Amino acid sequence: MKRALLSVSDKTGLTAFAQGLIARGFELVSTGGTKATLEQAGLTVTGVEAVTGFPEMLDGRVKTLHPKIHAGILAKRDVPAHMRALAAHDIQPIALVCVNLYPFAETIAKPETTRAQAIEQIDIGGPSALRAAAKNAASVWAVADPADYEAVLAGLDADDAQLRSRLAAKVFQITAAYDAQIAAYLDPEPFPALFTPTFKKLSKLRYGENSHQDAAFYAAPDAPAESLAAAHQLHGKELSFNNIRDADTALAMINEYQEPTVVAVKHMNPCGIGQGATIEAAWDKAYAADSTSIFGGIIALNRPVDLATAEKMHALFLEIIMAPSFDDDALAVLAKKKNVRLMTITLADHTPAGRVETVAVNGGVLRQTTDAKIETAADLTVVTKVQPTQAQIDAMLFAQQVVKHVKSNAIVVAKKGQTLGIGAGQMNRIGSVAIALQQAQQNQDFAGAVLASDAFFPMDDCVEYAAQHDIRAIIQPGGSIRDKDSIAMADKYGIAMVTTGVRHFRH
Ligand code: 93A
Repeated sequence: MKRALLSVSDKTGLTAFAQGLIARGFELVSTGGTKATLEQAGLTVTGVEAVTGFPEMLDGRVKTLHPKIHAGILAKRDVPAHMRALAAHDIQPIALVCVNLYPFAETIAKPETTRAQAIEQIDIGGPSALRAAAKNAASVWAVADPADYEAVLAGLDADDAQLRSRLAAKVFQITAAYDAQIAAYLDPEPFPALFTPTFKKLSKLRYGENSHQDAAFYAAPDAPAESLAAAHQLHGKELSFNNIRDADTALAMINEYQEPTVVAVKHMNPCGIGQGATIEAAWDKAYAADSTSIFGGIIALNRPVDLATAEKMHALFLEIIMAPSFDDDALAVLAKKKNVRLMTITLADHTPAGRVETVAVNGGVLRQTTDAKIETAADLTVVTKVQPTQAQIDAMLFAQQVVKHVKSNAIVVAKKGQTLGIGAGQMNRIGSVAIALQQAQQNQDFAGAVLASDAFFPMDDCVEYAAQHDIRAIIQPGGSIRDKDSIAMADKYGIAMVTTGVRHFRH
């Protein structure tokens, strides 16, 4: 009789799988809870202590950790000396190990869990048995995931060595991820000596940045509720690689606003942000901000989508619309387009501060705390003879909150509650100034607009250009050795300038 060791915390699908094993001539050996579940279902099970000759000890800390188990798993079936050693010690080979681990991640996710309780949930025997089986996958089945039970039963019938090999690899992925979670719990330092992230594949994407590139989307086990990984798609085509990155930018922005706001994103840059008394008014402003670039855009709204707003959005080609919810009639309108991706999102209840983000470079990653800084009036220093008006201060703070999400060199021209022109990603600052102002001057509401810069002005040319194009107030970090030239230029044109002391590069 072949022997299978079953020891699972997650009992999903266990009984049917065990019945399948019995039907294939297996004797079942199990630990306490697993054995009880199977016996309740009327199956015959040998207790692990009957095999080891030892009781489960130390409150269950030692159950399967015994040579009678591990030698039975690890013996090489084609090495006669191994098989003689088993016989000499009266050990029966174990042909299949089905284990899933103590739920460590679920346990620590509960706020009431104490450190002592968390440590009790560090599984030792389970990973050991799984790793032993995976090491010996030439002959032994290592089954770590209930989702694989059906495939394993079929694989047993076909003696599918390839499946055994794939399952072995999966065991090491699972145990590595498990250990990484324990390590992160024990050492929550954001920049540990060994950074061991674990990401679970959410979906295989149709292609990557371009159609000749392969891609998949992975989520962290602790992906925050306000992240795209936790968003829910209601309708439309599957998200693409570029959609995901653009939507990520839109979500990072929309999560910063309290009042009704609409953010439109293209190619990881905002192209229009509008705020208003209602979400429809906010949409009108976001649209009017740049009615050309929004075509094919990613839209994030921080209020439920109503019918009036939906009808306006429906009139355009948009890639994604994300909102906390959609009114039924609004959803019906938007869903008339087969492809548009409609997603519900959870908004952060405050600006998520102190998070760590990871960006990839060839051969490694960079990690940094996120740019959660949002300037307020108290952060501003007036450096010119002319003082800004209250309306200009409000507009500058609005533009300042946008500019940090724009690729450097970043320039935002805005009035309160609406962007009018955005210059992104230029390799010289004056280039971004020119693009932002060219865009802004097409807008009827341009009079009285202000300009924000993500970094200081290296010389006075940007200020001169802005002043000559009707900008009356500028917000910038300051800190250039030529600040005084820029300030003198502002004074020459009689415009107001404030500095923040904080740079907001986004490369
Ligand atoms: O405490 S342990 O690390 N010591 C062991 O020897 C051991 N063997 C299996 N935990 C151990 N297990 C785990 O027990 C398995 O990984 C599984 O998660 C759990 C199943 O216990 P029960 O069958 O009593 O519900």
